[in-house]
Parts: sequence; C-alpha cells; structure tokens
Amino acid sequence: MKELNCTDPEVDNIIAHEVLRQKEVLNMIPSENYVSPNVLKAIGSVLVNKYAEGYPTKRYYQGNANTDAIELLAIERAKKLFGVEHVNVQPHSGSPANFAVYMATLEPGDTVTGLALPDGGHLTHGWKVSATAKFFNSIQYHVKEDGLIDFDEVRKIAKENKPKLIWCGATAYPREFPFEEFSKIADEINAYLAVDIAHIAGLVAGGVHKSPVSYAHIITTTTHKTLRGPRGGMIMVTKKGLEKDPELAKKIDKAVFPGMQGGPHEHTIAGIATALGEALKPEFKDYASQIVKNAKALAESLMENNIKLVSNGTDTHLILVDLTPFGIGLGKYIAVALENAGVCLNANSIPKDPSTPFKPSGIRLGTPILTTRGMKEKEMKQVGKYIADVIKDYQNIELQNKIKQEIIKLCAEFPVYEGL
Ligand code: DSN
Repeated sequence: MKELNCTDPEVDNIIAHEVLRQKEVLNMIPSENYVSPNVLKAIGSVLVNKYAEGYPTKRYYQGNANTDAIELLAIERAKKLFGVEHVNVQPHSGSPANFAVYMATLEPGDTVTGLALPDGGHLTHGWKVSATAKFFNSIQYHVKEDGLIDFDEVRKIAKENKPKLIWCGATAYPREFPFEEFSKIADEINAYLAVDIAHIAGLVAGGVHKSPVSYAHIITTTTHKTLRGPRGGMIMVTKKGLEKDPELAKKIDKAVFPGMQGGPHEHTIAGIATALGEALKPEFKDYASQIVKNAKALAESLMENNIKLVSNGTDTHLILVDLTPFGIGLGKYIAVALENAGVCLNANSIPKDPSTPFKPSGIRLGTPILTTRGMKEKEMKQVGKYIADVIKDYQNIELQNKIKQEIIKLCAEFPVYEGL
C-alpha cells in the first residue's frame, strides 16, 4: 500500500493523520465504511485520467476500450448482485442519482412524495431546501410516535394528491422498510415507486434486509455505505419498472448523461466494480449479517444502560438515540463529547424533535465500520457502555480522556489498513 503515498509532504502529512484517526477511533457514522485495499488501489488508478462521456461502446471520445470494459464489468456485477434488468453506474453519488430519477420520470412541477428529513428522510426525497422541492411539488409523509412510517398519511397523500413518484428510503430509519405496502399504494395510483437503498444496499446484497426488486420500478443507491465501495452512485431499473415503461432504462441513462452529468468517473467505477466483486463473494453475506447482529447487540447494550432509542431498537445497521431524557437539543454537545472520547458519530434530528435541525435532540450511529474491523457482539456490549457513560456525564472531560485511551487499545486489537 505504500505506493499510494504521494511525496508531497504537506498532503502526505494530512493523509497520515487521517489514517491514524481511522485506525484509532471508533468510526460509527452509519453511512460510512472502510473500503478494502483493492478498492483503494482501483480508485487510485490511471483510469482517473480518462474522459468517457457516453456509455460503453457509444462514447464521444476515442481511447475508451478499457473504460468500456471496466464499466461493463461494474454493470454486470451489479445486475447479478441485485437481480435487476438495467444498471447505470455513472452517478457521481446518491443525490445526482436521485435527481436523475426525477428527470427521467417527471416534468417540472409534477407531484412527488417522500419521507420528511426530520423524520429520517433524505434531502432529495423532496425536503423543502432541496431542488427536488423547488422544481417539483413535494408533499412529505412522516413517521408516527412509534418511529414507524405513517401509512395512513402515505395513503391519504396518494389518494388526494396523486404523486407521480413515491420515494421509499431514508438516512435515519432504524427499521426494515415495508416495500410491499409502498408498492400497493404506488400501483393503485399508477405512480413510480423509487426505493433509495443507499443505507441498506450492503444488507440487501448480503440477504439480511428484504430486497425491493420485486416491488420497486427504480432503485437508487450510493456505493460507499454498507456496500463498502468508493463514493459513488447507481440507478437500477427492475423488471417491474420495464413492464410499466419499456423506455425507462433509456430515460434513466439519458437523464444521467447528458441530462445531469458530463464525463463519468471511471476510476470510481473501477472501485465500484471491485466492491461489487467483493459483495458477490459468500463471505460478504457473513459480513452483512454480522453488521445487523452487532447493531442489535449495541442497541441492547445502550438500552440496558438506560439510553432511549427511537423505535426501541433496530433491524438494520443504524441506531437513532433519543437524548430528550437528558435535555432538549443536546445532540451536537454529546456528539462532541463522544468524539473527545474516541467515538465518532453524528448529531441527528429525532421524529417530532422539540429542537431545531441545527440543534437536534438525537445522535445517529451504526456498525458497518466496526464490523469491517472484525468486532462482534462482545465488543458491542462494551462500546454501548462507553457511549452510555459519556452521554450520562457529557461534561466530564476526565471520563472522556479515560475512555479514549481504552478505545485506542480496543482499536489496536482490530487493526485496519496495516502498512498504510
Ligand atoms: N449524508 C448521507 C448520510 O449520512 O446518511 C445521506 O446522504
């Protein structure tokens, strides 16, 4: 791996500090992961130098035999892994992938519905500050008191407002998504159902979360979360999608290029192909299953230590902590206290948050990276105790320093990126 180091001492020094941070900290932001050394090599390859506007065998520039080969390989692997008819691997990330879905299925001003951001939804599912709400008529649905999706509201919006596009998916929803209920509602009003599996792609690939393939018309994802690839995006069209609109795959491709983007990042696509190859191996199923086992063990440990969780647990890789028993709007303070103690996670709004998105009352955490490092339920029990101790006494700097030292020792038992 040494050959990846550059010889610019200033850049090298910053990267070296980040390597150390990734080795010595419990990184628990649920949308992050640690890619394999092979993925790192692929994204650091000379494919970064190539312009490849267009699609394999239909490029606008010469010299694309190798980019064609890598992009076709990524597409074939994604089709096999998820069992879909068509895949576009060019979106630079999740937001452009989602915007391309709007471009492919709607006209400006058309109606769309998605989960509200404070309830766990994504910006691009129609939240008010996003272009998806500025250029389209967005009506948002919510979760109920119990933290689960309010299907009465989804049905009401569907009946009264007839959205042409329904989004299912989230950034802070700890429970399994009921795809079939969304699918029934979408079919009744002849809407497109787009399922954004960015957070759970690795769990779907590993068979520990139900697959949306037989329910959705379109599936979008990022490639860098539980799927453990580089930062990128993909759009998949299912058999059901092609039955609804035989032109859907072409519309999606046209929306990505030339509709939204210029040259695809073929070095990233090489990294995606590598990550998909890893996800096709049997051991990835064990990895995905362990992510969920770890998240459940961590959730139990937190609750045993009197920490309140939205929906009282998790079915996935992700946990949302409700900090209101300790005060309103404490998310950021506690996230900082935990960072001082060697645990990196993010402050997050909780459903019906009594505070603002700038001062949210929750924290969001997950287990993809700890699982990549090889940690199991035993370690989760201890990590839950560390986190609970810091939450309950979040102004105690001495405690934070003590836990940080213990976490450095724990991390050393589960080394990563050796040789870097
Ligand atoms: N920023 C991502 C996340 O953390 O969930 C969503 O885009």
